[in-house]
Amino acid sequence: MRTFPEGFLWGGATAANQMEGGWNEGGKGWSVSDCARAKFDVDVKNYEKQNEITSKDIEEALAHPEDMVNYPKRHGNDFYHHYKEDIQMLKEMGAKAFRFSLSWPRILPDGEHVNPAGIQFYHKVLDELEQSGIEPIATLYHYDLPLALHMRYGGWKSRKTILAFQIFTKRCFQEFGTRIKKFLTINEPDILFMYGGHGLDLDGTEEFKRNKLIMNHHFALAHAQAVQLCHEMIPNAMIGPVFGYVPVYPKTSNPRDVMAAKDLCDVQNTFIQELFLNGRYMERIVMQYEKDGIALPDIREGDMELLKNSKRDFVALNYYKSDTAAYCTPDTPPADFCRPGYYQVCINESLQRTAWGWDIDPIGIRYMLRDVYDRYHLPLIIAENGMAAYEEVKENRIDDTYRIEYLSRHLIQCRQAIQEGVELIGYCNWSFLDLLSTGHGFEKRYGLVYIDQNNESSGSLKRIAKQSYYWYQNLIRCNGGNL
Ligand code: BGP
Repeated sequence: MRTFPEGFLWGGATAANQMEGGWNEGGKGWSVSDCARAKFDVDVKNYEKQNEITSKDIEEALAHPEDMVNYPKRHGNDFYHHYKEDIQMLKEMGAKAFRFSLSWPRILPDGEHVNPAGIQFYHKVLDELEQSGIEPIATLYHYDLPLALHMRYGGWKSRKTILAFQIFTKRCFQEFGTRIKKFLTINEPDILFMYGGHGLDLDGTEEFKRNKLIMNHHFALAHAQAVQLCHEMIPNAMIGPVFGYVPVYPKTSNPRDVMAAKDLCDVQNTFIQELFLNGRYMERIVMQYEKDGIALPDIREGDMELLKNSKRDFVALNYYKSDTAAYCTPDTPPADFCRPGYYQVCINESLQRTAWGWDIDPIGIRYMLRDVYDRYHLPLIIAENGMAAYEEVKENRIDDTYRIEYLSRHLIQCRQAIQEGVELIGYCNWSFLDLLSTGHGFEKRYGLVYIDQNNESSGSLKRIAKQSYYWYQNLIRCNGGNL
């Protein structure tokens, strides 16, 4: 029976802006994430507001450089000072891979000029990984745009930011190309396209929505250039995009609901995948947006050729949940997760949810793997998968049996996908360590390792392995044979 192949990359995932801290140390420049205010007053389902960073937020953030409480991403979980200890725990767990991101403002504080101390920091991280026999998987863009590029060019709205990203990626390939053999380009362009945030909405959510096709076009070009450059500079490395795939099911077998599910799936998943992987705009969706008054991307000579010709080596996928959609009439009032006349996201009665309302759907991960593999026929890596919970330490233990159950049920489905012919080469749990969630502070914990820290960025920062850490350690030891 086919199972996880030999050399399967069992790993843990993280991202610099949610983890590193050391935000103003070692010559690092400001990142848009350093201006992300904690918003505990915002509804958990309102992704747009949770992650919105406007010009006003930036002004306020710049005026309060000492404030770690309202700007928790400045502190992260302090990996910057704990990386040795953290990588030691990763090694003891038996991890084969570690996904982390290279922070652009740490390497190029103003977006374009190099900071040797930033480069040095990642060399030290790579030294630890190398000594531990752990393969690095590095994301080039995980939400931390240098603030300077915002100020100078308006961020991803401008093509100048693509050029700046090229300078950054070139530098990364030059510096780390002999040490890192797997790169991920842009984290979740599809989720960014759907919900914005993370500094894409400097002038507010509505303005972002009007310009989202333009920004997305720039992300796609930045991705394609990075792929080309990587192949030219490091021929033995692999590079690919990371999608945040959310399968969509119809609420009933009524063809109107089936079509509603397809409409949402196309816009949320397929539209961006087709652009990044096949260099093609789905005309129907562009026409829809045009009808809605959304600005069309400025496609210049050579853009589509670049997108078509950049040959990515694998596809990385983040999976947390599925969505369910039903048809809604044209007179339904417009709302989040609803396009009147097309679809409306609704409750899936057959699934349970996390405390943050995310549907727990292990079969969805197999659905995703098969769908992406069948359409693009490329090796796949799960770059994120995990479960958040409120947790506390009791007698020096964290009994996260729910997480063990969540992870094993998802991994059983991954194994089945392999048996069904999918080429899955790795699985990185999100997250190896407790870190800041994108919009819900520290209390939304995903880690296999607990970190003593709260929403106000206070705590001893002590690391404690949860029960899921030991469970994962066993699993890696027998290459998933105990599932
Ligand atoms: C993905 C992001 C991660 C991570 C995760 C969980 O979309 O790539 O950065 O945070 O989602 O989301 P959240 O932190 O909002 O719970």
